[in-house]
Amino acid sequence: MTKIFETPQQFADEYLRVLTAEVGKDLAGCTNTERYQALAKLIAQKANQQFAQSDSENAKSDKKKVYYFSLEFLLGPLLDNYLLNYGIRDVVTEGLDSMGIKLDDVLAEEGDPGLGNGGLGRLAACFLDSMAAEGILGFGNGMRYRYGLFRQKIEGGRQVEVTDNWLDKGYPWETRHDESSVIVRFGGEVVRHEDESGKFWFSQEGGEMVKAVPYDVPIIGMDGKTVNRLRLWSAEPAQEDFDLDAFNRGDYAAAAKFRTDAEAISEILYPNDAGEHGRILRLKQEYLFVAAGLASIIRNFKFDHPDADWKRFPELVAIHTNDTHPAMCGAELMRLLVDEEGLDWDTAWGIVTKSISYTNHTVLPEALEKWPIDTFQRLLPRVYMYIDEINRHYMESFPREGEGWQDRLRNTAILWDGQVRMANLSVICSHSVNGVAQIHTDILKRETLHDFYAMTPEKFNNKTNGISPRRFLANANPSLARLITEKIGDGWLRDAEELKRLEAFANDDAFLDALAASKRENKERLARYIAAQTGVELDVNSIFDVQVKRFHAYKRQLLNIFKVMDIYNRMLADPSYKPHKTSFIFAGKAASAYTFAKETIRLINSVADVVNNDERVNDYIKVAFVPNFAVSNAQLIYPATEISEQISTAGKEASGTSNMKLMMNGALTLGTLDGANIEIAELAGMQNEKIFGMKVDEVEALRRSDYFAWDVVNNDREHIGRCVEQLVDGTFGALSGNFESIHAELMNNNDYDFVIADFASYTQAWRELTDSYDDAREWQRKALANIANSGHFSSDRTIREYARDIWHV
Ligand code: GPQ
Repeated sequence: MTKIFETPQQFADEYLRVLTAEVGKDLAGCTNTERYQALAKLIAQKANQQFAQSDSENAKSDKKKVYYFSLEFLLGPLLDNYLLNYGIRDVVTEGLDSMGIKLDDVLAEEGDPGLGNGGLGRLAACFLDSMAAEGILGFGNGMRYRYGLFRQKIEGGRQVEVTDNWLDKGYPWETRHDESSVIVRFGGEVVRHEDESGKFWFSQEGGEMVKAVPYDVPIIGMDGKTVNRLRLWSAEPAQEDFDLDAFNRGDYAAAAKFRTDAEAISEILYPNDAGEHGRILRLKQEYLFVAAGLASIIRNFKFDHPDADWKRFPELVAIHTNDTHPAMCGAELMRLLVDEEGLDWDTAWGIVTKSISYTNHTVLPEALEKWPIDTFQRLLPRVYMYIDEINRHYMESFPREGEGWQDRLRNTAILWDGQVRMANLSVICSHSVNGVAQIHTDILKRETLHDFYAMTPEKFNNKTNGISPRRFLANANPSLARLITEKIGDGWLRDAEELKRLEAFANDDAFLDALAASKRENKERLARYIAAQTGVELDVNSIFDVQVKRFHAYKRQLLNIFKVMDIYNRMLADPSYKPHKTSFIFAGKAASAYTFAKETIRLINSVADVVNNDERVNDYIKVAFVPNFAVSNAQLIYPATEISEQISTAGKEASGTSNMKLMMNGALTLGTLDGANIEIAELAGMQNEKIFGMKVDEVEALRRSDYFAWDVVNNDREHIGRCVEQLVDGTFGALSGNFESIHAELMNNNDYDFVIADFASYTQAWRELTDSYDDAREWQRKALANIANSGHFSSDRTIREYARDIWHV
């Protein structure tokens, strides 16, 4: 395979050409930002050329195309990843050196597009990387939000949200494609037409027309053989001339409103992770990217296969829906096939259900999307008619037999109680439904989607999540990556199962020393970053104990900080008690309207303020909250971690993916048997992790029992009781007040997430785990066992399973 640049000189020549053409300055006069932009542009140009070429070759072939519909793609910085995938990191480094430029300075200029909230959006981005690596024609379809997820600042311990103006300097990776725009209609009414023969049809008239304009980002696979693309839609008014009448009347506000209403649709990403979205604008976003994405697929299909029978569509196209956000795909594809292409209902329905598949990412009831029928119908009258009809067909063919069929019908219908239930719509329109870790899929089958499972068990399957080893090991952790490659070659970049070969070095002292040195280097790198961001100085000889993820009650950051409070209390109560030196590192954002989560962030910062400044304890424990958790700083945090906190209430975390990223970087999991933690512990071996707490059946049993959290609190006044009291007694209130609302939420809901119930088991597990740290060799061996067994969690493996079992490519 020839490289896009063979020599540093060739690279330098091309780079200078783009730099002068794009920036209009010579090298010396350019800022680092401009140097970065020119480099990204150059790589993007190469990738776009390659895409165009392979696209026209593929058009002539019958290779199936996979379209991954997701409202979120949390890409992170792309440049370093693309240099790696193209195999040109060294050539570019040398070429830049010859011009007196350091690659690292250029890389540091790249922003971090926040077009996603957390795990779900990052998973979509890892899948793009892996589809390209696996040579699958896999295309992302999503939204180009004008403002991504807010940036987080911490003031007085509180999260403050700042607008993420990620496009302010332009985005060099994207290319606008006006010619591929799609007109999307909202509102208006459905008109019935009938000819003399009695044949009738419907059309949708009036309403608001919005132009969806695609911006394409090239997705370069490992070794640069495959270039795919991510298509992100932006909303604009369909008519360029805004309301001219209003303008002529001098009513500029009314004239501009037209533009603003359309643009509002792609203005902002909703900042909720697995939570409520019930806003009409969100529904408009969902429809816009579904309608525009499907129109563009159909256009492409007709272009590639001008003579193809529609029945071949499912052989040539797979449409994957990431959670229920694209649930309208089924109804919209029916509308396109029946209204626009003239197919009959049954043929169209066969095509739809053979093409569409669905991944569920949560069992939290509050996260299962529902929309009021009247809102839905007013906004999308024609699509609603299709949903109504799909629902009617479903109800009519429902087997009315066996005890309780009425309940099953009620649970699985799409329309019920005045609401459109998006999960049911997704399941009914799909040929495959999957969960994201084994335990999660089991819970879907047993509970959340049980009635569907009972009727169509063949639809259900598990696809345990994965992560990109290129980004989260090679890019994030260069020192470890180098060590691994020295021992086993670089085959692990393509087949992460090869990491298993590292087990052969479990007794190789030199290798274990090198592993420890790499960890130390990464801890130093993170400590520098944290000091610069927060002023908190961490001791790199302490254990780095890390919990980084979205803030959510079920993820139980509260349990973690209670543990820190308890250690603090123990030290003050008994000066001879010395915990293992530990740095407790937290990061993550809370949805702007989620008070409990935001207060938990404030509690952590308040505890940090007290502990870090108390000389009786701060040689032993420190707390750091890293602001604005994002892909870029995550890549600094994972490699430095020694303890990976994965402590959700069993049954609640669908999978988790930071658990995998941390495992791959040699951290030991301190976790509950939840989500993918279970598979992690099975693969690495229980003895190489620290598992604690209630299991899912115990959680369920406790919920049914007469558990009374106050009893536990009252019976353990010194430990958990003391922590609960300290929420309101001023101990941690100096920074910005007490935590009455956390106290109320916890106690008045009888410890809903079982923070109190799991506290004793958790703190004991932490003590045992940290005690074992002093046997450094043994710890390193455990770290190695984690790295060596993490290959299974490569998203390449996950994608191969999707390709084989769901997409059939
Ligand atoms: N997840 Cl429903 C999100 O990040 N956002 C969401 O809206 C929903 C789920 C997560 C889920 O909580 C994690 O357990 C998974 O690992 C992740 O999706 C990817 O599947």
